[in-house]
Parts: sequence; structure tokens; C-alpha cells
Amino acid sequence: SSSSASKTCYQDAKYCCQRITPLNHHNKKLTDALEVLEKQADFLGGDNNSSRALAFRKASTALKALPKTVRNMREVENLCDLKGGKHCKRVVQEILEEGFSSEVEDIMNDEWFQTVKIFTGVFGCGAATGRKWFDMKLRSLEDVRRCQDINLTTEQKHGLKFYDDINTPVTRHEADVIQQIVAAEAQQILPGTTVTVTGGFSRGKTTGHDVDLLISHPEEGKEEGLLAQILYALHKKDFLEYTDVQNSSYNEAAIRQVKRNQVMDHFERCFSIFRLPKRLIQDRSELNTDQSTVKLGENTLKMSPKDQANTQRPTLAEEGSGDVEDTTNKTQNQDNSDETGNADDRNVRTQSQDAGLLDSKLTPCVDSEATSLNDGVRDWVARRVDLIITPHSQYAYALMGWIGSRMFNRSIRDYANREMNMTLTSHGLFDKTKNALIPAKTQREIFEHLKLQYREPKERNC
Ligand code: 8DG
Ligand code: MN
Ligand code: MN
Repeated sequence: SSSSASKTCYQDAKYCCQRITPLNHHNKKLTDALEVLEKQADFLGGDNNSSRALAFRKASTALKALPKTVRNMREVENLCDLKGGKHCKRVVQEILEEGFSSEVEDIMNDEWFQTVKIFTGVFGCGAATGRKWFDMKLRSLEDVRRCQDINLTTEQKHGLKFYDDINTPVTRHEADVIQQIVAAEAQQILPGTTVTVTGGFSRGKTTGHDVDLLISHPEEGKEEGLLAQILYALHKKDFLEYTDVQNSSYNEAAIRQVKRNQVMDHFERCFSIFRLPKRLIQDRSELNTDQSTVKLGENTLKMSPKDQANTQRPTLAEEGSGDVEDTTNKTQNQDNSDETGNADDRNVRTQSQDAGLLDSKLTPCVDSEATSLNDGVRDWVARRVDLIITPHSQYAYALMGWIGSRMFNRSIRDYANREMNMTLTSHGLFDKTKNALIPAKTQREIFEHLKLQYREPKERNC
């Protein structure tokens, strides 16, 4: 039929922001292999290798959008992101014919690759540092810890100390608990503040490497000074192990002359290591991949029945009614209200009220200062948390940026630039033809400005 024909067609569209890229797709074997090649190119570094990394990524992304498992070279030969790539094609062909790629196996067994991979798992260690450590004959984290010849940054010291915790995937449930803790403090400091889980979780991932929280307030300007206050409150309750605060560097000129494919934005933010008390996650840890059980954790937070009755959350019956996609997360909820065009207000209010009511239940029960002196009996796990502050007028753009994926951002920004002569960032959309910034209240409006069909966050897993 014509509708299925158009479906096949847009899955082969030029930009991945025009395609639907689900989290779970049909060609994992091929994309895993291509992503090893991407990673190797990233580790190698330099301009040439970063273009190679992007080519592998684009090929992998194209395969993720295909409606079924590729069995034959003919099915992929004409994909526009594979057409020019001899290397990609060779690897895909090898896997289709042999069941695996010897080149990829070799890379994965390579000492250099394995070691740099371990090193880049250290918070604060990028590919360049990883390579350097390898060149200094270091081969393990113990080697790095013992080495006298390197000046570790504070970040790296923490990265080494909490390596195992930070490299254990964060669960959706943990992300929700952290969101509640932060929202509770934010709510007490400034009622109406919104704290939203973005990043991979908002795209439906059940685990992630960190928790990305976007913080805002419906009244423009009220968000100023908020981050410092939230951090102070969290710090007083011993929730923060490490913080790296970066001030806002936004000005209107910044968005007009954005460097192409620049990932970093200009929001005030804090990259932190969060101390997540084990008691707040224990009783749910076995349920955490089942998204239908992810709620604002009344068990975990020990709310009294009276408090529960006072919250404006949906009833258990409503929540547990089986439609997993409806309960995935707050970001998607907000996107649902995008649809009704009421600028997220209803949802925002509910979230804030929840946070306020839960606040009093969140006092740590153990003296964490005493226990932090002895890591052996730590009663908390270390989690990477990013806190980002956005003024309300930039909220939709910030939300879209921080939902990601990185590749989705890259593609939609390329599209905006090349096809629309516009500059898109996490701060806004600038029309270079009209020489004007285009405001948007919702993500849907952004897609409309770009003349793109709307894609749900869970369809942006490129
Ligand atoms: P993961 O944590 O589940 O592993 O993956 P993720 O959540 O998709 O990646 P992330 O590294 O935590 O970043 C979340 C998104 O935020 C990513 O798609 C890129 C986007 N992003 C911006 N601005 C910035 C910025 O200034 N720095 C970083 N690191 N990410 C940014 O829109
Ligand atoms: Mn993330
Ligand atoms: Mn992050």
C-alpha cells in the first residue's frame, strides 16, 4: 500500500532526524560491529579519524532505521550513508557472509583498544589522555593509581576512586530517585521549579551512564541563582561527592555564530558525582528494568498513606494499566502535553507538587560523613549526574538538545543549516534568511519550524 511504501522510503531519508530510529532495532549485530570501528577511530583521534568515526556512525545509524534484519548486501548497497563507504560495506559483507568480522574481532582483542577503553571509562579521561597513559606503559587502573609521573585532575582522581560505581549502568529507577531528590530540594527553594529527566532515559533506555536533569522555572529569570542554591541544599544533606560548576556563557551572538556540530551548549550547569543512598534503591533494584513499576517510589521514600493521598499522581490503577510507553518518563509526558499545545503547564505543576510533598521524607537516615571515611562500608553508590539550568524561553530547545541522541542533534542541526538556512542549538533556532530568532514553546513547534515530521524521543535513538 502507499502508506507502507512511504514508510520504507523515509527510513532511507538522507538525515537521520527524518527517519524513525528505535532503541531496539533489527540489525544489532551489524551496528555493534560498526560501533567498534567508530570507537577505535575515536580513540585514535585526529581530524581524519574523527571523520572516519562519523562515517561508521552514520552507517550504523542508517541500519538502525531499517524495518527488518539485513540478510543480503543488495538490501543495503543503496543506503545513502553506506554507498560511499568501502570500509563499512566490507565489514557488513563479512558479517553477512561469515557471521562475524575478523577485523572487528581483532580490534576487540587488541591490548591497546582494550586498555584505552578501560582508561576512558575514568571520569575526566578522554581519548587523548587514555592514549597518553598507554604510551607511558600504563596497562591497568592500578598502574594509573600508582603512577607518580602524572598529575591527575580532581575529576580523574574521583573517576579512579569510584570507577566501579560509575561504570555500573545507572538504572531507570535510580534516575527517578535522583530526580525526586533534586526536585524536592528545588521545590523547597523555589516553588514551581521543574526538574526533568532527559538524556538516554527520555529516549526509552532502561540504563545509562549518567542522569541528565534539566531544571527550569515557568517564570523567566527565576532560574537565575537557582543552581547554587540547589547544590548547597544537596551538599548539606551529603548527596554530593563532587561538583564541577560551569557558569552560563550564553549571549545572543553565541547562537548566531555557532560552530558547526558543536556539542557543548552555553547553559549554566553542574557535572557532579552524586551519592545515592543504597537504602533508597534497594527494595526496587530487582524491578528496575520493568518500566511499568517505575513510579515516584512511595515504597522507597516511605510516604505515609496520607501523603500518598495528597499527591496528584495518577492512581495505581491508571498507572499500571499496561501501556508501558505511557509511563516511561516525565520528558515523554511533557511531550504528550506538547501535543495538546498547552505548553507543558499541567505536567509541570504536578511534578513540582510531588516534589514538595516528598521533600520531608528524604532526610538521609545514616550519618554519611562518618561512613564516607570508610569506603568499605559506604552506604551509598556514586552516580554521575548532570544538572542543567535553562531559562523558560529556551526550554523547548534545551529539552530537545538534552534528549539527544548526540547523532540526532548532529543530524537535525545539519538539516537546519543546509536545508533551511537556519542555525539550531540547545538555545534556539536562528533563521539566517530572516536574520531572526524563532521562539518555540514545545518540541513540536521546533519540528514545524523546520518543516520536519515530529519524532518522539524514543524514535531519536540514532
Ligand atoms: P547515556 O547517558 O545514556 O549513556 O547517553 P545520553 O544520555 O544520550 O548521553 P549524554 O552524554 O548524557 O548527553 C545527553 C544529551 O545531551 C546528548 O544527546 C547531547 C546533549 N547535549 C546538549 N548540550 C550538551 C552539552 O553541552 N554537553 C553534553 N555533554 N551534552 C550535551 O544538548
Ligand atoms: Mn546521559
Ligand atoms: Mn550527560
